[in-house]
Amino acid sequence: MSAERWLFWHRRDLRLTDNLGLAMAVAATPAVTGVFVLDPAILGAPDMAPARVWFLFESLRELQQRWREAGSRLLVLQGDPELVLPQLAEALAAPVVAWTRDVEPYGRARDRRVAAALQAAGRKVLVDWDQVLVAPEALKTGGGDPYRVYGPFLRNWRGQVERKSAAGSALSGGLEPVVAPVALVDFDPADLPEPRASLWATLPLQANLPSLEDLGQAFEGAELCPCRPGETAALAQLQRFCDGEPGAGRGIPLLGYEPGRNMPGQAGTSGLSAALKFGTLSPRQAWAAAQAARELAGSSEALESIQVWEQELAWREFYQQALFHFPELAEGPYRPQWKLFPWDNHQGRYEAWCEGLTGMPIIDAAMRQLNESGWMHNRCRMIVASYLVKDLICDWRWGETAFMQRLVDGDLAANNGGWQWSASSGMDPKPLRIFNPSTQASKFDPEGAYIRHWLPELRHVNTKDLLSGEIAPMERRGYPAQLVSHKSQQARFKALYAALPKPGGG
Ligand code: FAD
Ligand code: FO1
Repeated sequence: MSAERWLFWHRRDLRLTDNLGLAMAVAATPAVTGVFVLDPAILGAPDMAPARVWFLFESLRELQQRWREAGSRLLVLQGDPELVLPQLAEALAAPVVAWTRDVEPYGRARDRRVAAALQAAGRKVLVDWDQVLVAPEALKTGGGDPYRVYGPFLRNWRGQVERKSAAGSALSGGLEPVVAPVALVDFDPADLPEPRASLWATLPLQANLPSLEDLGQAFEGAELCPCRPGETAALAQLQRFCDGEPGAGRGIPLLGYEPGRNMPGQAGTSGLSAALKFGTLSPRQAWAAAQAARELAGSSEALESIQVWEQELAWREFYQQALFHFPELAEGPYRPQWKLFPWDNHQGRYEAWCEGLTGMPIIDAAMRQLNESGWMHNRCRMIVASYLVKDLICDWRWGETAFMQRLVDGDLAANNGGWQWSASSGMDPKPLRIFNPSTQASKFDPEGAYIRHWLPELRHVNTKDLLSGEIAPMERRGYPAQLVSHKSQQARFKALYAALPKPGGG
């Protein structure tokens, strides 16, 4: 008798190696079929970015190949998962559909509907966490509340990660990555008995992925984007970051992460954000590579660098658990008084910000990096976010959407967290955070290398003027004058903020 066939539903875990949900399915049966559902509700959303669709489709192409090599197949179907998955499970007579959980409100509601539809048809679902090292429900304060502040979250998270590190394989609750399956069993559609064969024929199968042009999502920045799609590229990128490039004669980027991570003109960060967002890399693989690099660290500075990178992985999980516990974060400011803020919302200034035409070089360089490559350095994300909100006095939600429409790693939890942090509307206890763009540029791009790279029209301008943005009209050669003065806008912003009603009245 042939083994019973299970389905594994991929969403943002586009890999075979160290895929916990898949490994759990394979532990039960070698006859596993993979499925990804192209969901029009997600792909057609107004904040979809061509860069993300590109990354997703390229990763799916490789994943299909990996499934074939492992002996089975990945089906790519199109439609509402609530309808498509029960139909597929019926056609393959699969008693169980497995997947891993997500924190996003849309995904959670979708998963509840899919699970109910499958269960109504007598099938079982197998779900667990996989996109974080520590499950959001396991992260609570001593009083049993979710964390609102990063510091205490980090202490709890690190303690749990260290305990899990000692617990062996991910399959038994530890952090050791699981190997990819190798001997899966496929099926032949021609062997499906009636009525399953007829059901199969009705499935909205996607033999070839539609072209990005057909989807209206052509992405021209693929060559410039530092995030490379697919599981193989993610692992290679992780290795280069944590192990160095063999023969390249350069150091190991991770060991110089502090202070390299703050310099946008250097490749000092991993560029793994899209891989972690789409799960072409697991956080366990990232964690394991960081632990292995400890052996290579010959100084306390290098060890400190590794720790700082681990803390960035913790920020990722902080924002994921925040969105899980406070889904209302996705709807607007966490601090209610910000709902009353009298934003200028000047359309022309907002558009100039989007296009990289504000006349402030560090801002424009960063926005051009985003527009041309689908990615922006973290330091610059903070600078441009502060500028949009505190200098242009524009609602941070406009910036949140503009980022989602462009970022290859656009992730609701991290992006919303980053914007609420920058706007001072979030859970972070610091009330007002205002960056002076010129001071930031002087500190983090002191030679102006990053600015000159993304704003070639300003290459001739001397570094001092490039950093301050005080460029003489003769020198501008078509580059715009500054839209606003940081000094006066900062004063205006502070006055508007001071006039807001304070929490608890007064
Ligand atoms: P590294 O420095 O190598 O860090 C390793 C990983 O840690 C990253 O790949 C990422 O998964 C995680 N990480 C690092 N910093 C943060 C952070 N502050 N918050 C959450 N996770 C972090 N990150 C996204 O992944 N998607 C987003 O949509 C996103 N939007 C942002 C918006 C704003 C306004 C700000 C200030 C930050 C945003 N970030 C976002 C966080 C951060 O900028 C990126 O994760 C980082 O630049 C990715 O580059 P890297 O992979 O080289 O990071
Ligand atoms: N998940 C899907 O299941 N189907 C999709 O078509 C899909 C497209 C997609 C595009 C961009 C992006 O950033 C993510 C995408 N995802 C898709 C993953 C998505 O984040 C998860 O499904 C979430 O659970 C949705 O809340």
